Amino acid sequence: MDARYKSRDIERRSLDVDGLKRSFLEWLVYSVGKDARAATRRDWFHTVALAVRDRVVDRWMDTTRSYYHEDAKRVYYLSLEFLIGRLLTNSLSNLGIMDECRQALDRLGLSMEDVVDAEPDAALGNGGLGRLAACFLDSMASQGLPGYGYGIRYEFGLFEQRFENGWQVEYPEQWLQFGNPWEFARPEVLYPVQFYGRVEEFRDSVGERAYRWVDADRVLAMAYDTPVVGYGGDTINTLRLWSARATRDFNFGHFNDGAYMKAVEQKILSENLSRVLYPNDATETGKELRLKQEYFFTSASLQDILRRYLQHHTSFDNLPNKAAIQLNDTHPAIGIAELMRLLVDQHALRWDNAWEITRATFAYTNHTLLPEALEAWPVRMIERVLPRHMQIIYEINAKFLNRTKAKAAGDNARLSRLSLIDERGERRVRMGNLAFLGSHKVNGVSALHTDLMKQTVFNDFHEEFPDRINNKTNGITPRRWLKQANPALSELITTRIGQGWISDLSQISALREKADDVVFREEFRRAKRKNKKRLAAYIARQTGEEVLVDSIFDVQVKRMHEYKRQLLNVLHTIALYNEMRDNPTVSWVPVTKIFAGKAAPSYHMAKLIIKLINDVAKVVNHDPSVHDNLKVVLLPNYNVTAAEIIIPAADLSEQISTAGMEASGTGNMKLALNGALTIGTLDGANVEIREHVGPDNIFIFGMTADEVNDLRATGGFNPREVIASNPSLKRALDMISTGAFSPDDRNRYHPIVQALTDGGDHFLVTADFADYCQAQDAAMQLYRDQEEWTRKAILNTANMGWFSSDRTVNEYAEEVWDVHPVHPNHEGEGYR
Ligand code: CJB
Repeated sequence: MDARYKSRDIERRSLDVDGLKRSFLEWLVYSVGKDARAATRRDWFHTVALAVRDRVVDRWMDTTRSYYHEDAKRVYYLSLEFLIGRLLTNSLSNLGIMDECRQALDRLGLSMEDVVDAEPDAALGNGGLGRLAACFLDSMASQGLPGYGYGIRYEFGLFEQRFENGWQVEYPEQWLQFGNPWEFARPEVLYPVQFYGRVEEFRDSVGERAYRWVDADRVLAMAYDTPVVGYGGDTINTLRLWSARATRDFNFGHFNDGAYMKAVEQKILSENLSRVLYPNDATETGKELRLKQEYFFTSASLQDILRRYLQHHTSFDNLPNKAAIQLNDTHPAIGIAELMRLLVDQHALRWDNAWEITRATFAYTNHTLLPEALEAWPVRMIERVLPRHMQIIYEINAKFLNRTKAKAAGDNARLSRLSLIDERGERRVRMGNLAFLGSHKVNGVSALHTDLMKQTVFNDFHEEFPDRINNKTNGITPRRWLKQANPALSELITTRIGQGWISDLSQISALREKADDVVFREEFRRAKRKNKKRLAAYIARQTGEEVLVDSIFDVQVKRMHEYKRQLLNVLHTIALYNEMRDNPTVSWVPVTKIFAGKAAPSYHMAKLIIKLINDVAKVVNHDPSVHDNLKVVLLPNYNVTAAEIIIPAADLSEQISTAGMEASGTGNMKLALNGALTIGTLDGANVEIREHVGPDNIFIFGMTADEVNDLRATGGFNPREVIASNPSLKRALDMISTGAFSPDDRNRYHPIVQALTDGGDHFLVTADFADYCQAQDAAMQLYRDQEEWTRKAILNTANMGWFSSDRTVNEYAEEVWDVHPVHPNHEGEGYR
């Protein structure tokens, strides 16, 4: 090899400060095309990202090659959402070259923060479900598990949220506008995906009935690969996202006829498939485009998985031993019918054999019990868009129903509940039932949620298949959510217990004994205070509001949803405001109520709650009679990047959903790990958080899931009575309903008041109000005793080790996927 190139190759991989600096300058000039004088922050971000990417590529190839050579069993995580956020800090930190990079930039007169801040936040997801997928990618790579993410490369991620006059307004999120230095386009990895058309029956070579899908429209799925850097940089996995390409870019006939729009119409329609992420969280959209998106990425992923499998195998019998496909919710559940189609129609397998292989390959995770979120596509729509799949679904259903015990017992009600087709009203395909039936394992995401799955949505299926449902309580990656987001605390922890916790979070339990160490408590508080100052500056930049760093930072950050009960928090805020105004001489513990979260654009109630929070903030923050003892802020555009600033600064973590409605929560874990005390209901993973941190170190209030269930079963309750018996609740609601916060439109909040009163208060806000206020009082009293508060905060951090997504992913690997770590060989020629 030419010596010049050889030395450049080595340079590309050098991890020391000088090497990094030289490589930055080289990338800036030769790839970004700027000199240092003209370069913008964005240019520097691209430069640094490209140079860091160089340090990843060899190891990435080693990893992929090792999987190939060992013919390792891979796990394929199919998800319509990956909420990965920024990647620069993550890559540098996992490669272990944060300090070197900082110094190299320093020598160039640049600040690391400025460069990092120029990276757009990759928001290819809505909330918890998408972020969980991203945490799992990190955990799989960090533990050497051969895991691939498969999803869609949305041109526009989740909308950007702005507040205009206090109302949420959505703007397109153009994260790819200036290019994405992390991804590698793979124009040669291209699969056809079909829609519409019809099914033709014919006789195969042995005279058996067979089917082919004809006259269909075609779209191409093109791959873009992003390396997923595991902690320590040994394993670099792949996130493969599909982008839609038209089979023909341009219709010359139409163009020559002067029909310019028509000439590109087909291209635009085809490529709309990967244009935008649906901004719905836990609500069904009912849109054909959404169904097509689901099929598009699922079909492309399965074709890719089979291609990879066939590199080593000629029969499909071994597929379940070489591929585990995890369905992240029902969004990719059509994959069950698609794999059947590929095996039966394209590879001529017998039905029963194909079904056995399919079921052994798939597993399904359920993320919610909310009825509106259980996907059910109209039969007519699937018949039109995916005619062959509809036939296959009918066939799966017929064979299953024929075999069930219900059939034998003549229990028709049970049979119709088990059916893949909901026959009530317009006939629909129940995707949850399809996912359940086509999987060998089905899991919930917290102990309570899994129990409720068994008792409710999948009760009949659970009786039919008692070994199929299992629990996998969610987790979070300690790399992003403690090490990277909270350098102040993570450095403190490392000085005391070493850095083993980063890859084995159970080791953080060594901090328990430090809770009684007065010096450690002081240092822990100092780290929190540093984070609070950082957040206060961010709040000032984003909202213009000045908040007291020494107030309780009471944080509720998550999607806006009635079941998450931001309203309960707002009502407490108003009650507290009234108490402070009524008792100006009392020495109050100052409180800063911090909210952030997006509402689905069509979810009017959630958007009204946003406006209410902003209206309440306006009144409270400008009322001199509360003397800065209370501030309310609603931060715009909550995303992973904002979460990384907010979460480390929180004192109190609001996890106040109606019991039985939050499947797990993961924000609850991030906040507790960062030393916030939880105020919460016994819902989702809060139940397990209480077990781990101890009941004395968490503020639990409100009805339990059983109580909620009983109350609803016996006809609900009368919120008017509850309100009448609680003067502070009544006063708060009266203020909302008479326009105290909306003098410009006194009826604005009528729908909210209506929902909480005559509407029956479905989410039991009024029912839990008194208990919630008591828990809030207890938190405020405790905060006066800073030593005691800090002791409990430390115990939270120390006891959250179990909630690492490394633990979750290992449970999946052992109990669902049967995949094992592979240690890539980095010894090859020229490799480090
Ligand atoms: N979840 O984020 C979503 N989107 C959905 O459509 C359904 C559920 C959330 O998934 C998280 C990850 O499992 C859970 O922690 C959370 O409780 C659930 O709402």
